Formats: sequence, C-alpha cells, structure tokens
Amino acid sequence: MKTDNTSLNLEKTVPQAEDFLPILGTDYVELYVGNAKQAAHYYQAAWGFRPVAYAGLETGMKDRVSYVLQQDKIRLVLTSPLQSGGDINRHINEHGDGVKVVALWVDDATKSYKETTGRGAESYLKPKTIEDDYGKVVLSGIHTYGETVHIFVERKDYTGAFMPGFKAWNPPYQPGSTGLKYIDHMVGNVGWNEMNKWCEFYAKVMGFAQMISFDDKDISTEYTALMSKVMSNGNGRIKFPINEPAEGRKKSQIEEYIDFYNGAGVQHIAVATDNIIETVTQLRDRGVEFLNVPETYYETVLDRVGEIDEDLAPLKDLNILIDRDDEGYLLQIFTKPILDRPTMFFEIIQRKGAQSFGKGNFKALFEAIEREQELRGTL
Ligand code: TYF
Ligand code: FE
Repeated sequence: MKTDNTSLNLEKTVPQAEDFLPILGTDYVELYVGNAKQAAHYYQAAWGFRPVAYAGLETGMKDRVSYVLQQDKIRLVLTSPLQSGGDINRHINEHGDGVKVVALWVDDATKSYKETTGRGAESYLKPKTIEDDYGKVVLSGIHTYGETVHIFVERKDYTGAFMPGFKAWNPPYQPGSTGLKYIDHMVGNVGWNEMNKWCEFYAKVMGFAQMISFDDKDISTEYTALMSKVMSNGNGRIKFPINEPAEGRKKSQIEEYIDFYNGAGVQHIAVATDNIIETVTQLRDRGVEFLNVPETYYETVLDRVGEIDEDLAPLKDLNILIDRDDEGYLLQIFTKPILDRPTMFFEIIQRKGAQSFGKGNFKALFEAIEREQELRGTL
C-alpha cells in the first residue's frame, strides 16, 4: 500500500461554500486526428454516434475540418488539418490522434476565465463571443496537463446545431445508438510524481475536491504500478481521476502511455450506459475490441461483490467486470486502445449506486493490460 497525501492538503480542497466555477456538465470532447472523415465514420458505425454538425471548406474554413457527433449527452468533435504545417499537424505528429480539448459547459465563460486565470491557470483562449443567425456562444480556455486544454462554453440562448462556424450535418447514413448516455469521468495520465501537482491545480485553480472514496487507499499494489486520485467539481458532475506511473515489477502502463503520447494526456473516457449488457453486445457486434479477463474471474466474483440484479452468464460472456463499495455496485469494461499507438481507450460503466471506480477489479484489469503490453513488447 502506497499513498501520499502529504503534499495535497485535503482541508484546502473541501468544496467551498460558494463554487467559484459552477460547471453544468461536459460540453464536448475534441480530438485532433489524422483523418477526421474516417474517424467520424468509426464513431458512427462502431459506437453509434449520430452526425450533428460540420465545419470545413464548404463553410469557409480553409485550414481545418471538424465533424461533430453526438450520442445522448456525449458530444465529440473530430478535427483534422487541411494543409501542411500549423499547430494541429504538430500536435498529431507529437501525440498521434488524441484529446486536445475537454470543454466544460458553463453559465459564464468570461467569469470562468477570470476566476481560473486569477488563480494561476495559464490562458489558452481569451473570452471571445461568436455569433450567427442562431444566437451567440462565448468561449474561453485554459491549459491543463500536457497539451490538453479546457474550453469554457457559454451557450445560454444558442439554438444552432453546435456553435457559430458550423452547419448542421444530416447525412443519410444514421446508425442506431448503442445506449451511451453521458461522460462519467475522464482520466488524465501525468508524468512521474506529477499527480499531486495536477490534483492541486484542479483544487486551487478550478475549486475541485479530492473524492474520498473506497478507491483512495492501496491502489498501488505490485500489480498496478500506478497511483491515482480522483478530483471532482462542486456539484459532482465532473470527475477527473489523475494517474501517475509508479515503480513496479514491470513497466507501468502509464509510462507506456507517456512514451507513446510524448507526455501527459487523456488516458480514458468513461461513458455511462443504463444497460451495459446491451451496450457491450452492440459494440462487440460492431467491431469494438475489449480487454478480456480469465474465466476464473467469474468463479469468485460473486463472493466478493454479493448479490447483483443481472445474471452472471451474459456478464461472463461479454467479459464485463463487477465491483462493489458501501453505496452499491458497478459494472464496467475497458476497450483496447482505440488508436495504433497504445494511448487512449474507452471505459463503459453502469453504476448501480457505487460512486467509486472499480478498485476491486484492478488486479484482473491490470493483468489484462499487461498481457497486451507483453504482445506489444513494451513491458
Ligand atoms: O478511472 C479509473 O480510475 C478506473 C480505474 O489504466 C483505472 O477506471 C485506472 C487505470 C487504468 C484503467 C482503469
Ligand atoms: Fe475509469
């Protein structure tokens, strides 16, 4: 058991009476990708996102193209450069495809910018109002770990498809949903010994607090070779676990990520469903690849988690993991990396009361990840 709370003063991170950065939810997640047109097809066909908006040559954009996709409350923006040079090409060259923007929906993007930069955040985008026939959107932005940024989006009276600069995109191809509802959490991988620094950033600059959950203790076992803490905003809608590599028997999966991403970045996006069996059945049918655990996992899992509403057989067939805390249980499964570089992946999660992150599955999960690392020769 290895934990280090020495440099994170928890008293200071308790939510304050007044939340200086009220966040309504995740507005969108933007990935910089090599080929947005094909990436958009992947998220539609394999994941069941529906097309929403488009910006590119046809809308007057000369140097880049963006596709906006949505499934229930989850909005993805896929952006590629149209020319050589420039920051997006450099980002892709450096990191491969990956998350550039974690956009947060707020009531006041100007105040969000002032409150955060006033507390030490580095500016990415000064408050700026953009307008079209459907109303106005105010954007501002700050830097976080690695080259990742947070953009604050104020869209009080906006009625367009996404935001000014985009046109509605409604092609004939409309694959059905896979039952994904909202982003449950988004995890950042940071460098050696940087976890506390970034937890303090979320505490001080954004008013987040460390989630004191069942998972806090004893996450760095001989299996994990990582340390993790979860930071959450005032109303609990935004949860950002932060991982750092730890010295273990084998190369940390976080170190592998950092090597291939060339620095800190988003490791996984956990998306919630209210029927994980149906969702994972759909995703597997459409070609999404998941990590598998040995059959023996299911021989003892019910001894550990007790009674659950679901039959064990379909969970076992689909390789869905189960964990329990003192508030309930959760069902979760992890995809293999969705890119050629072993960097980002998705988690599918169904919460049945539990507010934790699946600590009881770490051993089985991390052994599954290590089997994949072994195949890549990166262990
Ligand atoms: O978000 C979490 O903390 C859990 C646990 O490579 C986890 O999903 C941590 C690291 C990892 C996979 C899952
Ligand atoms: Fe997770």
